[in-house]
Amino acid sequence: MANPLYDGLFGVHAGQSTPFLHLATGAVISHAEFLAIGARIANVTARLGLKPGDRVAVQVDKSPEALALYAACAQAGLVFLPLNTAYTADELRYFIENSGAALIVCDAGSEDSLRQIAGPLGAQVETLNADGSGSLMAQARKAEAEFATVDRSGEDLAAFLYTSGTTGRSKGAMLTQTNLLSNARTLVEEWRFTADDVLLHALPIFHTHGLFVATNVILASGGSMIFLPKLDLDQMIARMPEATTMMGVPTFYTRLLGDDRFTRELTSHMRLFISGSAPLLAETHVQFEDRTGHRILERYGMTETNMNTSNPYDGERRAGTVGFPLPGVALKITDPVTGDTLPDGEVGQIEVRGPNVFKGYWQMPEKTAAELRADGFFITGDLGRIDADGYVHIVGRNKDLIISGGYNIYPKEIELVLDEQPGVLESAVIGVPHPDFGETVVGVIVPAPGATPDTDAIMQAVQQSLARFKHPRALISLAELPRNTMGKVQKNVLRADYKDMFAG
Ligand code: MLC
Ligand code: AMP
Repeated sequence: MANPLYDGLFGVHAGQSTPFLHLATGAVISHAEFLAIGARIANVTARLGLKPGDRVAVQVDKSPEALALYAACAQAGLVFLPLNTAYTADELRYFIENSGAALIVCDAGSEDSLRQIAGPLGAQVETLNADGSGSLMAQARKAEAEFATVDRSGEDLAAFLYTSGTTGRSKGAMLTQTNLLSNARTLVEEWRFTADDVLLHALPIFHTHGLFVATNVILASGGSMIFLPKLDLDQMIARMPEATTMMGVPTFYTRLLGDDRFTRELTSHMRLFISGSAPLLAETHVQFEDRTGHRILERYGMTETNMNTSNPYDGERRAGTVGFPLPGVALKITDPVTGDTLPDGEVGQIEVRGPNVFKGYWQMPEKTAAELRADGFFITGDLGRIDADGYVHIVGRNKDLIISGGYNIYPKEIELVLDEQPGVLESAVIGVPHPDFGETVVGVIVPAPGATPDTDAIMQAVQQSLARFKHPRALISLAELPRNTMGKVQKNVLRADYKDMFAG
């Protein structure tokens, strides 16, 4: 027995004094030092009584220790469950209850509210702050720097990532060791990563992009990362000369292009820029090439599947497309009603199958069955077509979803909050184009007869319940919602009416 994920990504670097993390402070953490931090934390989890398969819910700022907690979970056979730092206590309660997490690791600032949630559920709470302080590392520093890696199989769970749904309830996507490891290895090959690579890492580490794409690829290749807390243009531009590659959501690229210091000279030594998580406008692709001479490599993935397609490293990186299915990934376009495969060129729903595709939604067999076919194909909810040269184009979504700055937002979740507010009869939440975030959230409410809803009070209620990035950036009151003859709300009409609201 062995532990494929730990052995393949982490253990393989045992004893290596080569750099792994270059921090904003200028300090450098080697691979061996990083593994030692992970092993110390793994010893703490064992002392807390955690057993293989237990879930560890983590809502902490980005730091080397936060990343080492991921390594510790892999080594101890625990299921790593990272959570967006923007989530409110209301949102966290659901994730913690639903996952049955045995341990919650949070910032000291949210310890009290999380203890209130964790107490009745019997979960333990430890703290980890952005500077590495807190109860977790206080114990870890006293623990052994070695830990006997727990045996796991490739089919065992490595991580849960919660993704919202069109019904408003989030689903825990269960990712196995094989899902993560196979995808990391494929991407290393496809994107030609080696131990000489230095990745400029300014993404959050609680989602697929920053954690499983960026970090796992660097771990699998033996390279290193310039590990910045967040997108900060001054720091990114200052550190770019040390980097060979960068990954970002489209907002990273539009913000860099908005800065005059981002020049051809600054990037001339760079090997590769990769974009994903949201559509990169063809216009941004062209502007980027004009400014730097580099063609951004766009790829397409999801929480449930890791990466599915990529534009080629060698060969034409075609703007407005997400390239070809990755090796080992089967991709087909199907009729949303019959499920039959459509001929190339026709628009339909994108389905994918491969070692990257998750095991299902935690304790939601009906939802799993509705999206993951018995033959292994996962219905992504994205609409696309394959062109004559085999490039995949994403043309829309078959799911009611807004993507703002790379974060997924399900309108239903916001509508449920708006509908509950005094004086509101009903609501519809839409995404409209936004120059910085790609799309942003607009709420439309219909007052109950004779009522005049208090919009300030409504926004306060929204703030209480939902993470900041989900808040409507505008709230519009209409006498009624546009509906079709079947009585269904026509969000396309609303989107067309308000499409220029934030035009840059
Ligand atoms: C921050 N804010 C957002 C937001 N991010 N609002 C909407 N959408 C977002 N994405 C809020 C802040 O709280 C703040 O509110 C205001 O907007 C402006 O903040 P900012 O300082 O400009 O935000 P910033 O820290 O710069 O963050 C923007 C960002 C960040 C785009 C850099 O959101 C980011 O790093 N996004 C990456 C998301 C990601 O990793 N997605 C991958 C998912 S995995 P206020 O009130 O203070 O004004 C996936 C699979 C795949 O999708 O294929 O990869
Ligand atoms: P998430 O559930 O957060 O993992 O988001 C996955 C969704 O992001 C996909 O289903 C797509 O709708 C979208 N997405 C990811 N990459 C791209 C891309 N390159 N172009 C367009 N949409 C993308």
